[in-house]
Amino acid sequence: MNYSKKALKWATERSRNQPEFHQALMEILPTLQPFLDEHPEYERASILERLVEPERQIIFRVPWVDDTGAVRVNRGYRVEFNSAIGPYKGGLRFHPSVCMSIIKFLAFEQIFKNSLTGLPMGGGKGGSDFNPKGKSDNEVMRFCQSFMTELHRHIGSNTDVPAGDIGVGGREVGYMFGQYKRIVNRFTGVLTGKGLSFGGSLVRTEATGYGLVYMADKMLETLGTDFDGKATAISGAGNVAIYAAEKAAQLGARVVTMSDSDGYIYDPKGIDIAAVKQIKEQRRGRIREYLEYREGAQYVEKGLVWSVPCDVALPCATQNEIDEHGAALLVQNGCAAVAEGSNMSTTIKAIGILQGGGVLYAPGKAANAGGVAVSGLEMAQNNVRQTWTFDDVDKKLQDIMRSIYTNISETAERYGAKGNLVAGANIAGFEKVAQAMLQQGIV
Ligand code: NDP
Ligand code: 2IT
Repeated sequence: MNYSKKALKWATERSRNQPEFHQALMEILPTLQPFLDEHPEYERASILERLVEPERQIIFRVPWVDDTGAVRVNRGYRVEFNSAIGPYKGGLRFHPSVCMSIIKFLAFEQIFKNSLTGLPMGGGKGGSDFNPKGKSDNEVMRFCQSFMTELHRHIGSNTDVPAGDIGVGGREVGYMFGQYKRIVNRFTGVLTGKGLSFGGSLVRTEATGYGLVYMADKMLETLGTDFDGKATAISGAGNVAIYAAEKAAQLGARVVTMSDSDGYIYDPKGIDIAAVKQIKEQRRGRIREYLEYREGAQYVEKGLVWSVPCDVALPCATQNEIDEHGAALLVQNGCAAVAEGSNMSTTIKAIGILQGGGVLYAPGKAANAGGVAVSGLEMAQNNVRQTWTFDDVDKKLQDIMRSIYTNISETAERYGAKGNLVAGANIAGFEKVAQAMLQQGIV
Protein backbone atom coordinates (compact mmCIF):
# COMPACT_ATOMS: atom_id res chain seq x y z
CA MET A 1 0.00 0.00 0.00
CA ASN A 2 1.43 3.41 -0.90
CA TYR A 3 1.97 6.12 1.73
CA SER A 4 -1.11 8.26 0.97
CA LYS A 5 -3.38 5.17 1.13
CA LYS A 6 -1.82 4.07 4.41
CA ALA A 7 -2.29 7.53 5.91
CA LEU A 8 -5.85 7.74 4.62
CA LYS A 9 -6.74 4.43 6.24
CA TRP A 10 -5.08 5.45 9.50
CA ALA A 11 -6.81 8.83 9.59
CA THR A 12 -10.21 7.43 8.68
CA GLU A 13 -10.07 4.79 11.41
CA ARG A 14 -9.24 7.32 14.11
CA SER A 15 -11.95 9.85 13.22
CA ARG A 16 -15.10 7.76 13.27
CA ASN A 17 -18.50 9.30 12.50
CA GLN A 18 -16.96 12.25 10.67
CA PRO A 19 -18.23 11.81 7.09
CA GLU A 20 -17.42 15.32 5.85
CA PHE A 21 -13.89 15.11 7.23
CA HIS A 22 -13.45 11.68 5.64
CA GLN A 23 -14.62 13.09 2.33
CA ALA A 24 -12.02 15.86 2.50
CA LEU A 25 -9.31 13.31 3.35
CA MET A 26 -10.39 11.10 0.45
CA GLU A 27 -10.38 14.00 -1.95
CA ILE A 28 -6.96 15.26 -0.93
CA LEU A 29 -4.61 12.50 0.25
CA PRO A 30 -4.56 10.20 -2.82
CA THR A 31 -3.81 13.14 -5.14
CA LEU A 32 -0.59 13.84 -3.21
CA GLN A 33 0.97 10.46 -4.09
CA PRO A 34 2.94 11.56 -7.19
CA PHE A 35 4.55 14.30 -5.10
CA LEU A 36 5.23 11.92 -2.20
CA ASP A 37 6.86 9.45 -4.61
CA GLU A 38 9.38 12.16 -5.47
CA HIS A 39 9.94 13.04 -1.80
CA PRO A 40 10.36 9.94 0.40
CA GLU A 41 11.59 12.21 3.23
CA TYR A 42 7.97 13.13 4.00
CA GLU A 43 6.96 9.57 4.77
CA ARG A 44 10.04 9.14 6.96
CA ALA A 45 8.91 12.19 8.94
CA SER A 46 5.27 10.97 9.13
CA ILE A 47 4.15 14.29 7.66
CA LEU A 48 0.71 13.02 6.59
CA GLU A 49 -0.08 11.51 10.00
CA ARG A 50 0.84 14.85 11.58
CA LEU A 51 -1.03 16.86 8.94
CA VAL A 52 -4.35 15.04 9.45
CA GLU A 53 -4.26 15.40 13.24
CA PRO A 54 -5.36 18.90 14.33
CA GLU A 55 -2.87 20.72 16.54
CA ARG A 56 -5.74 21.64 18.88
CA GLN A 57 -9.54 21.15 18.98
CA ILE A 58 -11.67 23.25 21.29
CA ILE A 59 -15.32 22.55 22.16
CA PHE A 60 -17.20 24.81 24.55
CA ARG A 61 -20.61 25.66 26.00
CA VAL A 62 -22.30 28.84 24.79
CA PRO A 63 -25.15 29.85 27.12
CA TRP A 64 -27.26 32.93 26.28
CA VAL A 65 -30.63 34.47 27.08
CA ASP A 66 -33.28 34.89 24.37
CA ASP A 67 -35.80 37.74 24.11
CA THR A 68 -38.39 35.85 26.17
CA GLY A 69 -35.90 35.51 29.03
CA ALA A 70 -35.33 31.79 28.44
CA VAL A 71 -31.79 30.44 28.86
CA ARG A 72 -30.54 28.73 25.71
CA VAL A 73 -27.43 26.59 25.22
CA ASN A 74 -25.40 26.02 22.06
CA ARG A 75 -22.06 24.38 21.36
CA GLY A 76 -19.02 26.32 20.17
CA TYR A 77 -16.03 24.94 18.23
CA ARG A 78 -12.60 26.06 17.12
CA VAL A 79 -10.26 23.65 15.36
CA GLU A 80 -6.70 24.98 15.21
CA PHE A 81 -5.52 22.56 12.58
CA ASN A 82 -2.10 23.66 11.37
CA SER A 83 0.17 26.62 12.13
CA ALA A 84 3.26 25.59 10.13
CA ILE A 85 3.21 28.64 7.86
CA GLY A 86 1.38 31.24 9.95
CA PRO A 87 -1.20 31.87 12.66
CA TYR A 88 -4.37 29.77 12.41
CA LYS A 89 -6.76 31.53 10.05
CA GLY A 90 -10.28 30.69 8.95
CA GLY A 91 -13.92 31.57 9.36
CA LEU A 92 -16.65 30.88 11.90
CA ARG A 93 -19.86 29.19 10.76
CA PHE A 94 -23.16 29.59 12.62
CA HIS A 95 -25.61 27.01 11.29
CA PRO A 96 -27.69 24.30 12.99
CA SER A 97 -25.81 21.58 11.05
CA VAL A 98 -22.43 22.53 12.55
CA CYS A 99 -20.63 19.60 14.22
CA MET A 100 -17.04 18.47 14.65
CA SER A 101 -16.97 16.67 11.29
CA ILE A 102 -17.95 19.83 9.40
CA ILE A 103 -15.56 22.11 11.29
CA LYS A 104 -12.70 19.63 10.80
CA PHE A 105 -13.29 19.31 7.06
CA LEU A 106 -13.42 23.10 6.71
CA ALA A 107 -10.28 23.62 8.81
CA PHE A 108 -8.41 20.90 6.89
CA GLU A 109 -9.31 22.44 3.52
CA GLN A 110 -8.30 25.83 4.89
CA ILE A 111 -4.68 24.67 5.41
CA PHE A 112 -4.26 24.08 1.68
CA LYS A 113 -6.29 27.12 0.64
CA ASN A 114 -4.34 29.51 2.82
CA SER A 115 -1.08 28.07 1.56
CA LEU A 116 -2.22 28.66 -2.05
CA THR A 117 -2.80 32.38 -1.39
CA GLY A 118 0.95 32.80 -0.87
CA LEU A 119 0.26 34.69 2.38
CA PRO A 120 1.54 33.52 5.79
CA MET A 121 -1.60 31.93 7.25
CA GLY A 122 -2.15 28.53 8.88
CA GLY A 123 -5.45 26.65 8.83
CA GLY A 124 -8.33 26.84 11.31
CA LYS A 125 -12.11 27.00 11.44
CA GLY A 126 -14.80 27.28 14.05
CA GLY A 127 -18.42 28.00 14.66
CA SER A 128 -21.55 26.91 16.45
CA ASP A 129 -24.79 25.03 15.94
CA PHE A 130 -26.55 28.34 16.74
CA ASN A 131 -29.17 29.23 14.11
CA PRO A 132 -29.21 33.00 13.48
CA LYS A 133 -32.36 32.72 11.33
CA GLY A 134 -35.34 34.42 12.94
CA LYS A 135 -33.28 35.77 15.85
CA SER A 136 -33.45 39.45 16.79
CA ASP A 137 -30.33 41.67 16.62
CA ASN A 138 -30.19 41.63 20.40
CA GLU A 139 -30.31 37.84 20.54
CA VAL A 140 -27.53 37.61 17.94
CA MET A 141 -25.49 40.12 19.96
CA ARG A 142 -25.91 38.23 23.22
CA PHE A 143 -25.01 34.97 21.51
CA CYS A 144 -21.89 36.48 19.91
CA GLN A 145 -20.80 37.99 23.24
CA SER A 146 -21.16 34.67 25.03
CA PHE A 147 -19.36 32.84 22.22
CA MET A 148 -16.44 35.30 22.40
CA THR A 149 -16.33 35.22 26.21
CA GLU A 150 -14.93 31.70 25.86
CA LEU A 151 -13.22 31.93 22.45
CA HIS A 152 -11.15 35.00 23.38
CA ARG A 153 -8.65 32.99 25.45
CA HIS A 154 -7.75 30.84 22.43
CA ILE A 155 -7.27 33.51 19.74
CA GLY A 156 -5.08 36.55 19.06
CA SER A 157 -3.71 38.55 16.14
CA ASN A 158 -0.54 36.40 16.08
CA THR A 159 -2.19 33.17 17.25
CA ASP A 160 -5.54 32.56 15.58
CA VAL A 161 -7.58 35.05 13.55
CA PRO A 162 -11.21 34.08 12.87
CA ALA A 163 -13.54 35.66 10.28
CA GLY A 164 -16.98 35.01 8.77
CA ASP A 165 -18.51 32.03 6.99
CA ILE A 166 -22.13 30.82 6.70
CA GLY A 167 -24.30 32.77 9.14
CA VAL A 168 -21.45 35.06 10.18
CA GLY A 169 -21.12 38.40 8.39
CA GLY A 170 -20.32 41.99 9.28
CA ARG A 171 -22.93 42.20 12.04
CA GLU A 172 -21.65 39.13 13.90
CA VAL A 173 -17.95 39.99 13.42
CA GLY A 174 -18.69 43.47 14.85
CA TYR A 175 -20.35 42.07 17.98
CA MET A 176 -17.55 39.53 18.50
CA PHE A 177 -14.83 42.15 17.98
CA GLY A 178 -16.50 44.48 20.52
CA GLN A 179 -16.61 41.74 23.13
CA TYR A 180 -13.01 40.62 22.48
CA LYS A 181 -11.73 44.18 22.84
CA ARG A 182 -13.71 44.68 26.03
CA ILE A 183 -12.30 41.51 27.63
CA VAL A 184 -8.64 41.88 26.70
CA ASN A 185 -8.50 45.71 26.66
CA ARG A 186 -6.50 45.71 23.43
CA PHE A 187 -7.40 46.95 19.96
CA THR A 188 -5.83 44.41 17.63
CA GLY A 189 -6.65 42.77 14.31
CA VAL A 190 -7.92 39.61 16.01
CA LEU A 191 -10.78 39.10 13.54
CA THR A 192 -11.06 39.92 9.85
CA GLY A 193 -14.13 41.07 8.00
CA LYS A 194 -14.41 43.96 10.47
CA GLY A 195 -16.37 47.14 9.74
CA LEU A 196 -14.51 49.73 7.70
CA SER A 197 -14.46 52.21 10.60
CA PHE A 198 -12.62 49.83 12.95
CA GLY A 199 -9.90 48.15 10.95
CA GLY A 200 -11.80 46.33 8.21
CA SER A 201 -10.39 46.18 4.70
CA LEU A 202 -12.05 47.52 1.59
CA VAL A 203 -13.01 44.66 -0.77
CA ARG A 204 -13.27 42.05 2.05
CA THR A 205 -17.06 41.96 1.66
CA GLU A 206 -16.77 41.40 -2.08
CA ALA A 207 -13.57 39.34 -2.02
CA THR A 208 -14.75 35.73 -2.12
CA GLY A 209 -17.31 36.29 -4.87
CA TYR A 210 -15.12 38.62 -6.91
CA GLY A 211 -12.12 36.30 -6.52
CA LEU A 212 -14.22 33.34 -7.62
CA VAL A 213 -15.17 35.13 -10.82
CA TYR A 214 -11.57 36.23 -11.45
CA MET A 215 -10.63 32.54 -11.22
CA ALA A 216 -13.53 31.43 -13.45
CA ASP A 217 -12.54 34.11 -15.96
CA LYS A 218 -9.03 32.62 -16.16
CA MET A 219 -10.59 29.18 -16.66
CA LEU A 220 -12.73 30.49 -19.51
CA GLU A 221 -9.64 32.14 -21.00
CA THR A 222 -7.88 28.78 -21.20
CA LEU A 223 -10.97 27.46 -22.99
CA GLY A 224 -10.57 30.32 -25.46
CA THR A 225 -13.59 32.31 -24.32
CA ASP A 226 -14.84 34.71 -21.61
CA PHE A 227 -17.90 35.63 -19.50
CA ASP A 228 -19.49 37.83 -22.16
CA GLY A 229 -23.06 36.61 -22.77
CA LYS A 230 -22.52 33.41 -20.76
CA ALA A 231 -25.54 31.98 -18.94
CA THR A 232 -24.24 31.63 -15.41
CA ALA A 233 -25.99 29.54 -12.76
CA ILE A 234 -25.27 30.56 -9.18
CA SER A 235 -26.55 28.79 -6.06
CA GLY A 236 -26.93 30.53 -2.71
CA ALA A 237 -27.87 34.15 -2.10
CA GLY A 238 -25.48 35.00 0.70
CA ASN A 239 -22.23 36.91 0.78
CA VAL A 240 -20.32 34.77 -1.72
CA ALA A 241 -23.22 34.33 -4.17
CA ILE A 242 -24.15 38.02 -4.27
CA TYR A 243 -20.66 39.30 -5.08
CA ALA A 244 -19.99 36.48 -7.53
CA ALA A 245 -23.19 37.50 -9.32
CA GLU A 246 -22.19 41.17 -9.25
CA LYS A 247 -18.74 40.59 -10.74
CA ALA A 248 -19.95 38.04 -13.31
CA ALA A 249 -22.59 40.54 -14.49
CA GLN A 250 -19.92 43.26 -14.68
CA LEU A 251 -17.95 40.98 -17.00
CA GLY A 252 -21.00 40.57 -19.24
CA ALA A 253 -22.47 37.33 -17.92
CA ARG A 254 -26.21 36.72 -17.68
CA VAL A 255 -26.73 35.38 -14.17
CA VAL A 256 -29.82 33.21 -14.48
CA THR A 257 -30.26 31.62 -11.04
CA MET A 258 -29.74 32.24 -7.33
CA SER A 259 -31.14 30.27 -4.39
CA ASP A 260 -31.52 29.76 -0.68
CA SER A 261 -32.35 26.66 1.29
CA ASP A 262 -36.06 27.02 0.35
CA GLY A 263 -35.74 27.14 -3.44
CA TYR A 264 -34.27 28.95 -6.43
CA ILE A 265 -35.16 31.86 -8.68
CA TYR A 266 -34.75 31.78 -12.45
CA ASP A 267 -34.62 35.07 -14.31
CA PRO A 268 -33.98 34.55 -18.03
CA LYS A 269 -33.21 38.26 -18.52
CA GLY A 270 -30.42 38.16 -15.96
CA ILE A 271 -30.86 38.56 -12.22
CA ASP A 272 -31.26 42.07 -10.79
CA ILE A 273 -28.50 41.99 -8.18
CA ALA A 274 -29.59 45.20 -6.46
CA ALA A 275 -32.93 43.50 -5.74
CA VAL A 276 -31.20 40.44 -4.26
CA LYS A 277 -29.01 42.69 -2.10
CA GLN A 278 -32.07 44.48 -0.79
CA ILE A 279 -33.83 41.19 0.04
CA LYS A 280 -30.83 39.49 1.63
CA GLU A 281 -28.59 42.26 2.99
CA GLN A 282 -31.29 44.70 4.14
CA ARG A 283 -34.48 42.75 4.77
CA ARG A 284 -32.79 39.45 5.71
CA GLY A 285 -35.64 37.92 3.70
CA ARG A 286 -36.13 34.86 1.49
CA ILE A 287 -35.16 34.55 -2.17
CA ARG A 288 -38.80 33.95 -3.20
CA GLU A 289 -39.41 37.67 -2.47
CA TYR A 290 -37.53 38.37 -5.73
CA LEU A 291 -40.81 37.81 -7.57
CA GLU A 292 -42.04 41.09 -6.06
CA TYR A 293 -39.23 42.87 -7.91
CA ARG A 294 -39.21 41.34 -11.37
CA GLU A 295 -41.83 40.25 -13.84
CA GLY A 296 -40.95 37.20 -15.89
CA ALA A 297 -38.86 35.64 -13.11
CA GLN A 298 -39.79 32.24 -11.70
CA TYR A 299 -39.42 30.74 -8.25
CA VAL A 300 -39.02 26.97 -7.88
CA GLU A 301 -39.63 25.75 -4.33
CA LYS A 302 -37.11 23.03 -3.34
CA GLY A 303 -35.85 22.94 -6.95
CA LEU A 304 -32.31 22.15 -8.06
CA VAL A 305 -30.39 25.09 -9.56
CA TRP A 306 -28.36 22.75 -11.78
CA SER A 307 -31.43 21.72 -13.73
CA VAL A 308 -31.30 25.16 -15.41
CA PRO A 309 -29.04 25.00 -18.50
CA CYS A 310 -25.91 27.14 -18.10
CA ASP A 311 -22.46 27.75 -19.58
CA VAL A 312 -20.81 28.39 -16.23
CA ALA A 313 -21.84 27.08 -12.79
CA LEU A 314 -20.77 28.76 -9.55
CA PRO A 315 -21.99 26.81 -6.50
CA CYS A 316 -21.97 29.33 -3.60
CA ALA A 317 -24.19 27.81 -0.88
CA THR A 318 -22.77 24.84 1.03
CA GLN A 319 -20.94 21.48 0.93
CA ASN A 320 -22.10 18.65 -1.35
CA GLU A 321 -24.60 20.83 -3.19
CA ILE A 322 -23.55 19.22 -6.49
CA ASP A 323 -24.14 15.48 -6.33
CA GLU A 324 -24.01 12.89 -9.11
CA HIS A 325 -27.42 13.91 -10.40
CA GLY A 326 -26.50 17.62 -10.44
CA ALA A 327 -23.17 16.91 -12.14
CA ALA A 328 -24.87 14.77 -14.80
CA LEU A 329 -27.32 17.60 -15.51
CA LEU A 330 -24.46 20.11 -15.88
CA VAL A 331 -22.61 17.81 -18.30
CA GLN A 332 -25.79 17.07 -20.27
CA ASN A 333 -26.59 20.76 -20.62
CA GLY A 334 -23.12 21.55 -21.96
CA CYS A 335 -21.76 23.52 -19.01
CA ALA A 336 -18.11 24.43 -19.76
CA ALA A 337 -16.76 25.35 -16.34
CA VAL A 338 -17.58 24.86 -12.66
CA ALA A 339 -15.78 26.94 -10.03
CA GLU A 340 -16.61 26.38 -6.37
CA GLY A 341 -17.52 29.35 -4.20
CA SER A 342 -18.67 27.10 -1.38
CA ASN A 343 -16.23 24.76 0.34
CA MET A 344 -16.38 21.17 -0.97
CA SER A 345 -19.45 22.01 -3.08
CA THR A 346 -19.14 18.79 -5.06
CA THR A 347 -19.21 15.15 -3.94
CA ILE A 348 -16.27 12.97 -4.98
CA LYS A 349 -18.35 10.98 -7.47
CA ALA A 350 -19.76 14.20 -8.92
CA ILE A 351 -16.23 15.57 -9.43
CA GLY A 352 -15.48 12.44 -11.46
CA ILE A 353 -18.58 13.00 -13.58
CA LEU A 354 -17.68 16.63 -14.28
CA GLN A 355 -14.06 15.85 -15.13
CA GLY A 356 -15.05 12.81 -17.17
CA GLY A 357 -17.66 14.90 -18.99
CA GLY A 358 -15.10 17.46 -20.13
CA VAL A 359 -16.11 20.23 -17.70
CA LEU A 360 -13.21 22.36 -16.42
CA TYR A 361 -13.60 22.16 -12.63
CA ALA A 362 -11.85 24.24 -9.95
CA PRO A 363 -12.17 23.13 -6.30
CA GLY A 364 -13.12 25.59 -3.57
CA LYS A 365 -9.75 25.61 -1.90
CA ALA A 366 -8.42 27.41 -4.98
CA ALA A 367 -11.50 29.13 -6.42
CA ASN A 368 -12.83 30.66 -3.19
CA ALA A 369 -9.43 31.62 -1.75
CA GLY A 370 -10.06 35.30 -2.51
CA GLY A 371 -11.96 35.77 0.76
CA VAL A 372 -9.18 34.57 3.01
CA ALA A 373 -6.60 36.26 0.79
CA VAL A 374 -8.18 39.66 1.44
CA SER A 375 -8.43 38.67 5.11
CA GLY A 376 -4.65 38.25 4.94
CA LEU A 377 -4.42 41.73 3.40
CA GLU A 378 -6.64 43.05 6.22
CA MET A 379 -4.17 41.58 8.75
CA ALA A 380 -1.29 43.23 6.90
CA GLN A 381 -3.05 46.63 6.94
CA ASN A 382 -3.85 46.26 10.66
CA ASN A 383 -0.20 45.45 11.41
CA VAL A 384 1.10 48.60 9.71
CA ARG A 385 -1.94 50.70 10.77
CA GLN A 386 -2.76 51.67 7.22
CA THR A 387 -5.80 51.55 4.96
CA TRP A 388 -5.33 50.69 1.33
CA THR A 389 -7.75 51.91 -1.35
CA PHE A 390 -10.42 49.76 -2.96
CA ASP A 391 -8.48 49.65 -6.22
CA ASP A 392 -5.23 48.70 -4.45
CA VAL A 393 -6.85 45.75 -2.69
CA ASP A 394 -8.88 44.68 -5.73
CA LYS A 395 -5.73 44.70 -7.85
CA LYS A 396 -3.89 42.55 -5.28
CA LEU A 397 -6.87 40.18 -5.19
CA GLN A 398 -6.80 39.81 -8.98
CA ASP A 399 -3.06 39.13 -8.93
CA ILE A 400 -3.47 36.50 -6.20
CA MET A 401 -6.31 34.69 -8.02
CA ARG A 402 -4.35 34.69 -11.27
CA SER A 403 -1.24 33.36 -9.63
CA ILE A 404 -3.24 30.64 -7.86
CA TYR A 405 -4.63 29.55 -11.22
CA THR A 406 -1.20 29.51 -12.84
CA ASN A 407 0.29 27.67 -9.86
CA ILE A 408 -2.38 24.93 -9.72
CA SER A 409 -2.55 24.34 -13.46
CA GLU A 410 1.25 24.18 -13.80
CA THR A 411 1.53 21.93 -10.75
CA ALA A 412 -1.09 19.56 -12.19
CA GLU A 413 0.83 19.36 -15.43
CA ARG A 414 4.16 18.84 -13.65
CA TYR A 415 2.73 15.81 -11.82
CA GLY A 416 1.19 14.20 -14.87
CA ALA A 417 -2.38 15.40 -14.31
CA LYS A 418 -2.78 18.16 -16.90
CA GLY A 419 -6.11 19.95 -16.53
CA ASN A 420 -6.84 18.29 -13.16
CA LEU A 421 -7.08 21.36 -10.96
CA VAL A 422 -7.97 19.22 -7.93
CA ALA A 423 -4.60 17.47 -8.01
CA GLY A 424 -2.85 20.75 -8.84
CA ALA A 425 -4.42 22.62 -5.91
CA ASN A 426 -3.83 19.83 -3.42
CA ILE A 427 -0.18 19.29 -4.34
CA ALA A 428 0.65 23.01 -4.62
CA GLY A 429 -1.03 23.76 -1.28
CA PHE A 430 0.65 20.79 0.42
CA GLU A 431 4.16 21.45 -0.88
CA LYS A 432 4.76 24.60 1.16
CA VAL A 433 3.12 23.38 4.38
CA ALA A 434 4.96 20.03 4.28
CA GLN A 435 8.29 21.71 3.71
CA ALA A 436 7.70 24.09 6.64
CA MET A 437 6.71 21.17 8.89
CA LEU A 438 9.80 19.22 7.95
CA GLN A 439 12.10 22.17 8.65
CA GLN A 440 10.47 22.84 12.03
CA GLY A 441 11.23 19.35 13.35
CA ILE A 442 8.91 16.95 15.16
CA VAL A 443 6.26 19.33 16.51
P1 NDP B 1 -24.04 33.15 3.88
O1 NDP B 1 -24.54 32.75 5.22
O2 NDP B 1 -23.89 34.59 3.58
O3 NDP B 1 -24.95 32.52 2.73
C1 NDP B 1 -25.16 31.15 2.63
C2 NDP B 1 -26.14 30.90 1.51
O4 NDP B 1 -26.17 29.51 1.21
C3 NDP B 1 -27.57 31.28 1.86
O5 NDP B 1 -28.25 31.66 0.71
C4 NDP B 1 -28.10 29.98 2.44
O6 NDP B 1 -29.52 29.85 2.38
C5 NDP B 1 -27.45 28.96 1.56
N1 NDP B 1 -27.26 27.73 2.33
C6 NDP B 1 -26.51 27.58 3.42
N2 NDP B 1 -26.58 26.34 3.92
C7 NDP B 1 -27.43 25.70 3.13
C8 NDP B 1 -27.91 24.39 3.12
N3 NDP B 1 -27.54 23.49 4.06
N4 NDP B 1 -28.75 24.05 2.13
C9 NDP B 1 -29.11 24.95 1.20
N5 NDP B 1 -28.68 26.24 1.16
C10 NDP B 1 -27.85 26.58 2.11
O7 NDP B 1 -22.66 32.38 3.71
P2 NDP B 1 -21.45 32.68 2.69
O8 NDP B 1 -21.98 33.23 1.42
O9 NDP B 1 -20.42 33.41 3.43
O10 NDP B 1 -20.89 31.21 2.45
C11 NDP B 1 -21.32 30.37 1.37
C12 NDP B 1 -20.28 29.30 1.12
O11 NDP B 1 -19.04 29.92 0.76
C13 NDP B 1 -19.95 28.40 2.30
O12 NDP B 1 -19.67 27.10 1.82
C14 NDP B 1 -18.68 29.01 2.86
O13 NDP B 1 -17.91 28.05 3.56
C15 NDP B 1 -18.00 29.44 1.58
N6 NDP B 1 -16.98 30.46 1.73
C16 NDP B 1 -17.26 31.67 2.32
C17 NDP B 1 -16.29 32.64 2.39
C18 NDP B 1 -16.57 33.98 2.96
O14 NDP B 1 -15.67 34.83 2.92
N7 NDP B 1 -17.76 34.27 3.47
C19 NDP B 1 -14.93 32.40 1.91
C20 NDP B 1 -14.75 31.13 1.24
C21 NDP B 1 -15.75 30.22 1.18
P3 NDP B 1 -30.39 30.02 3.72
O15 NDP B 1 -30.38 31.48 4.02
O16 NDP B 1 -31.73 29.50 3.36
O17 NDP B 1 -29.72 29.21 4.77
O1 2IT C 1 -13.78 29.45 3.91
C1 2IT C 1 -13.15 30.51 3.98
O2 2IT C 1 -12.08 30.68 3.40
C2 2IT C 1 -13.73 31.60 4.78
N1 2IT C 1 -14.82 31.44 5.31
C3 2IT C 1 -12.98 32.88 4.96
C4 2IT C 1 -11.90 32.74 6.00
C5 2IT C 1 -11.21 34.01 6.40
O3 2IT C 1 -10.45 33.92 7.36
O4 2IT C 1 -11.39 35.06 5.80
